[in-house]
Amino acid sequence: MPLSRSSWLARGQWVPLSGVAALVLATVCACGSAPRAGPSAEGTFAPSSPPPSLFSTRSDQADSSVPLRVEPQSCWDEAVLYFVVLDRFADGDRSNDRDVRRGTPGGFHGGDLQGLRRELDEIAGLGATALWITPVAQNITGFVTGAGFPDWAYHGYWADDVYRLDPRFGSEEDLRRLVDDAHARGLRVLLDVVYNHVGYGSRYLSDPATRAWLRSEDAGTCGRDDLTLCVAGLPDWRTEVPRVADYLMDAHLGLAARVGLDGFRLDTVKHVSHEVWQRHRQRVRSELGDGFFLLGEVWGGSAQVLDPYFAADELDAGFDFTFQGNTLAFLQGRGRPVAFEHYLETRQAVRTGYLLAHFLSSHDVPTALYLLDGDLDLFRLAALLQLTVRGIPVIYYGEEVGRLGGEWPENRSDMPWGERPVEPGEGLARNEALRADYQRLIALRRNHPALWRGDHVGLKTEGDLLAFVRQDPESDDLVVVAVNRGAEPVAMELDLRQPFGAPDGDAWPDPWQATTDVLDAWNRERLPVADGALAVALAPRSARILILPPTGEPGPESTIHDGEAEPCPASD
Ligand SMILES: [Ca+2]
Ligand SMILES: [Ca+2]
Repeated sequence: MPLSRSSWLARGQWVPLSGVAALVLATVCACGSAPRAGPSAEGTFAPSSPPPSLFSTRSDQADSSVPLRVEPQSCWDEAVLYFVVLDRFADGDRSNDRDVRRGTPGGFHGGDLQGLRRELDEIAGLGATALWITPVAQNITGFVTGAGFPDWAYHGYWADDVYRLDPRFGSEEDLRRLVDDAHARGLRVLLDVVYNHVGYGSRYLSDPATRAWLRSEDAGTCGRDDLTLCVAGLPDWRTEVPRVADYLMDAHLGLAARVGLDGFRLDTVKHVSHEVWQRHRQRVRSELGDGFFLLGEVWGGSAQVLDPYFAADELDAGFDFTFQGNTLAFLQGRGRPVAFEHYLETRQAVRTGYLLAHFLSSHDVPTALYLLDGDLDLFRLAALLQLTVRGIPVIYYGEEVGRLGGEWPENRSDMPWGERPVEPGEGLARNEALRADYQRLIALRRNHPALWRGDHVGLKTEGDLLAFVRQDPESDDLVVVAVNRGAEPVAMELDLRQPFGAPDGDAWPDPWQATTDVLDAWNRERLPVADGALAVALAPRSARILILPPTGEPGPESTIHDGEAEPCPASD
């Protein structure tokens, strides 16, 4: 556990510290999450907007005055979620820049709701379907020094008044306009809300009307179990008291209704009781409707860990904390591909109607590109795997343009904007080719039901090769994904006339058995099929995504299946 509150809290004058950068490896969790301290396919965009080309870049879009529009997700199974740390994304209002110290990793950097609203095309242009933004409640004004450097509440997880928006992020009207503009682009919006704790030294502790509502280190009332401890020394709401839970629910549900949010990202879920989450769900259903989405952060979440929350219908989805480590280990040659394949199969064991949301990077873990030592080839493969397996892929702002990030707090570095005059990340280099790869992967995923809702079936693991099938029985859509993580080329042969997936596998769908060639949609290459045999060669550290060639007009755009998004049942 971290230091006591008195050593954490040091409200007062800003004192520049030398050697701040040397302290970035400190592992204190600032949000209190854990005690450790395409091609834009035709049809994806509305006809009124210029569809970006196969390799559309930000500069293409910047020339257009017409907002980009994403074909809205038909259900959350189909979502591609883009996560923004608001303070680090885009500064749209210099007048609210309070406590801004851009050279300081723990300082505010000025990003706000207006800035994000202005840059929504960045997210729609990528092809994401939904947005998750860090909390916007009014936070404490001071900074803490427990990590050895001053750290402000720029992340939004240290509330001081849950009924007000933090002016450093903007007004409620700014949030409403952001949601409206996101909806106009086809994007859904999830707001991060915190039911477990408030910020260090929050006004709730000094207000006689509310101080008994919290457990705190000052009062010596912090408990020892998950529900009653003071996570990272943060004062803990007594949510077991109905009046306290209602106070918080009234605030968050009221805001959601007024501004038109589509759901919440719920912080620190395992530190609040199941009873509270069940009541929360009931109130959400009755006040915000059945479609209001609840994505919960249960630290260490996996299909198994999250199941109790799904069994009692407290959440619609939860974060899969296992994906990053398993995927990076596979790509770095740690463990055999068969072990990774087994892991991918276990990810399917999710209760029907509920979802895992998997990330490569987040604000609470080191970023993937950093963990891969900046190796872009491996990072591309990681992104390819993230966007071809089951679950809701969560893209952490900037990783799609090569933001390196690092350990905390460098994992929350500024969004790179290249030459565009957008603070705080103006002048930070962007890798547009990587972003184009993300666009293609997202478009592929959205156009293939097999990729977003299909079954996962292992195909081959041999040497450094991993190959699997994603198959959607309902639409008969099928996609083969093959990855060679090794430094040597590999080859495999698929017999399309034999069942796949031992021992009692399914037959390849008829069109696959009859085809004379298969399309590698990732490398835009046709592979011939001779007598039902498909020979697939993979260069070192490369991947292939195999689909049936389109039956329509030839050309690069038609590499993408142009099927209508089929409605899927709401989670029940
Ligand atoms: Ca600002
Ligand atoms: Ca608690």
